Amino acid sequence: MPSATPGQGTTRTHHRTCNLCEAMCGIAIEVEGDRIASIRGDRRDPFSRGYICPKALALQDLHEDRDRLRHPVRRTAAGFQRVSWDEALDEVAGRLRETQARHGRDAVAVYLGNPRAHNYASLLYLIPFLEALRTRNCFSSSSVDQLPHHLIGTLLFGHQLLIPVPDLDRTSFLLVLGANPVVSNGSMMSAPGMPRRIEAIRARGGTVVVVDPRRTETAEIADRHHFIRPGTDVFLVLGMLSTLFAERLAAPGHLGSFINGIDEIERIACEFTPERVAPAVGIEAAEIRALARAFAAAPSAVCHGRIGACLQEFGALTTWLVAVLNAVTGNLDRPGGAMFARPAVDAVAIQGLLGQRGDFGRSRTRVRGLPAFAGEYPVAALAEEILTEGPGQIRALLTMAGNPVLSTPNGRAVDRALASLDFVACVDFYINETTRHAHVILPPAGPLERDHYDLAFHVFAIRNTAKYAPALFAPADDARHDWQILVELAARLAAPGRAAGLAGRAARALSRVLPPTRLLDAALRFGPHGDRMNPLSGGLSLRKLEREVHGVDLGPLKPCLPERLFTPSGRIELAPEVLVADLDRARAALGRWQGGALGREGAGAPGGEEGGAGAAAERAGAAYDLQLIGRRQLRSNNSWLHNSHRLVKGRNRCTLLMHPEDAARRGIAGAQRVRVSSRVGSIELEVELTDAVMPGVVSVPHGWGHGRDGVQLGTARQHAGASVNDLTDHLAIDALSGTAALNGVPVRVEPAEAAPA
Ligand SMILES: Nc1nc2c(c(=O)[nH]1)N[C@H]1C(S)=C(S)[C@@H](COP(=O)(O)OP(=O)(O)OC[C@H]3O[C@@H](n4cnc5c(=O)[nH]c(N)nc54)[C@H](O)[C@@H]3O)O[C@H]1N2
Ligand SMILES: Nc1nc2c(c(=O)[nH]1)N[C@H]1C(S)=C(S)[C@@H](COP(=O)(O)OP(=O)(O)OC[C@H]3O[C@@H](n4cnc5c(=O)[nH]c(N)nc54)[C@H](O)[C@@H]3O)O[C@H]1N2
Ligand code: SF4
Ligand SMILES: [Mo]
Repeated sequence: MPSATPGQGTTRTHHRTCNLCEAMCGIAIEVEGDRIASIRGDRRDPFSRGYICPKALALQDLHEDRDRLRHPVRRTAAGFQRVSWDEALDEVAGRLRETQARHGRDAVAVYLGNPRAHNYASLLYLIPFLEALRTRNCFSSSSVDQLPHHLIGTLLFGHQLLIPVPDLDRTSFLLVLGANPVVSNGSMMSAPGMPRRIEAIRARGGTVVVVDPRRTETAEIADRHHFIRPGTDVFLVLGMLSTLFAERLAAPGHLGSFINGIDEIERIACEFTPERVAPAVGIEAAEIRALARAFAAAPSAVCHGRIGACLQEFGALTTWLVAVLNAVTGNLDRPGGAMFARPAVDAVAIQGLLGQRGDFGRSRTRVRGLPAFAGEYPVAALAEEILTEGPGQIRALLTMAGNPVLSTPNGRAVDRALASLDFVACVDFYINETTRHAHVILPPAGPLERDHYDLAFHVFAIRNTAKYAPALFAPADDARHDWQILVELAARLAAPGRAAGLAGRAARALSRVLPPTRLLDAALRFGPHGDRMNPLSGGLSLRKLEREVHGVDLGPLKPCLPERLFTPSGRIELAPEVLVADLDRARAALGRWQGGALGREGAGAPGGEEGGAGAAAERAGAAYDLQLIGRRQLRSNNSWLHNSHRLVKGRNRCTLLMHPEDAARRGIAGAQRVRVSSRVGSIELEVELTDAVMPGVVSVPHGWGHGRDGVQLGTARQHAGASVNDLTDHLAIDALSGTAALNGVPVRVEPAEAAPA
């Protein structure tokens, strides 16, 4: 049965997967004629069984949004003006080519944002586009997100996509470090309906422990919550490991025959006794020991670290040690522990064949020498690479599905940098904080106007499932999809005589012979659940998925090691040298922490030059005596859904959370405006007093700050808020991976009235 029966005035129901976050909820969209009548959870979706969150409804608002661009525009003195696709594509390719001809190929930079990962066709066609452009200056939202996971996948398991995910539905013990899945619906842990899956752990007699500087919505439904001082998870996990080895509770079990480095881990762990780390972490030594014992004693257990554990000073070390904790307790690659998905399209195998397993440090950024990972530089370096003169300076930028002005550290500097460029092109359907800098905007068709298969997030799903949906609405005749824009740019970039010509020229021909659906079909059929070209085999093909409109269940995750490892040794490398060496940084920080001050007065910008934040604070004669962390919100999706009225209505949510004791000390009485300042800038917003944040810590959500000149988002501007990334510091990074330390930012808070003008 087709998923939708077209017809004027008739009602039909279309089934697809919500593309907004990693959870992949099945949705049922009721359509009358060409109008959306309702969006509901699809009860027959085998993965989500009817669950959706409030954001799914915003798909309708997005579809109908009058502010959403439906044709290319060019910036003129009189504002953005409509141009034809040919003009727009010619101009973008021409200007990029010209820039490269004059200043070298690295003078053009690319920034790829988060929604691209939810668009299989554009993921596929990025390859020829980047090949045609051949710039080293590629940046993406990964380095303000999951980069540490990819790095650890490569170092420990030999492949950037070999990232174990919690076997949530079977585990007996879930330890959550710096994630709030009840609100975020999970990350690097794809599954719809996180609240009920987490509640189910407790209902079946298991335990859930949350470690977070804020008592989050997830902490509220957990057995236990521990406050932790931001940026100190590395010490907590080391303290737990030390307990496990000291008490002979470390037992890698089935992993024992293919694991290297356990002795090294034991040697390291012994150094970090619970007593030694407790003052830094802010959790009592006895509690750390008890947590380690309970984790080891559980029939199965898994530790999951996410944004709070990644976007901080020790993002890579923490992500590593979380994997180590799972491994040394025998919980890696076994039911109820941390397991690897085997999705219908096996991106691990495909990238493995292409040799894209995640190389680290092959090149370094020009100004600060930050390492590339998998061909991308850390975005914390973007502004300085644009603003610092000299050979190799970036002079033109193309963004696709990204909003670095609101999403990356020191957004004001990014804003200034973008304004200074010779040429900016954006593949995006909104005129927002970033794209307002564009000379040309190339808007793709909307998400309901394209087909959908989730290529990326099945790789991190807690159960193997597959689902495909055709476009719900036909795009306008002259609309282009993201992938078509990439193909057209690639073809135009590939001028005769240019070395990078081949892939680009081939892209257009390739896209005719092998459109995205053909590539997807081939990947499905030759994937681990595929029909291998034999339709009678019962295996998967695109046609089969087209018939199964609710999706198919492919079963729980299965153990797959050591066969799936890509390391040269064929073994798990538990203690890679670069990570062991990076512990020196942690040792130094532990020294700084001892003494137990609550906030780190004038703490330095980690890994930073220029004397760091500490020196700057001293010069200014003022202490940054609080630590700033982020906070995701149910009705918000990073920076780009605030133009949906139903998501932003109600009370102001862009607020600073502060502990009442911290407020009292600063003469802040509650529900008033405050000024928050960091080394790089300041913002003003309303304060909310709550003991849900620990003393010494304040929290601001990201993705707000729509009041900048030229932003053409009518609804979002009425709920503008302030951007937390005007406070985060581009010098504050995890020095090993280059991931931005967007949590644990040293700040000062004072009543807004008292602030200097
Ligand atoms: N509603 C909604 N859902 C989303 C998104 C959204 O914007 N809105 N974004 C999506 C995206 S792109 C992603 S990547 C995922 C992210 O998914 P999550 O990682 O689950 O989301 P966060 O809410 O950022 O959770 C981070 C937690 O870390 C805590 N934290 C901060 N610093 C530290 C620290 O040093 N140590 C510890 N232990 N904790 C710390 C914060 O208080 C916060 O509770 O969410 C996705 N889902
Ligand atoms: N302080 C702080 N900052 C953070 C975080 C944090 O926790 N704290 N989280 C970080 C994380 S995890 C992430 S993922 C990043 C996100 O950072 P980005 O990816 O840079 O930003 P988004 O807000 O996701 O913006 C997405 C853009 O894509 C456009 N868009 C949406 N759909 C499509 C599409 O189908 N095609 C195209 N071409 N464009 C589309 C939107 O209009 C919007 O402009 O933010 C990061 N920034
Ligand atoms: S949880 Fe994510 S996938 Fe599910 S409905 Fe909400 S935004 Fe969509
Ligand atoms: Mo993200």
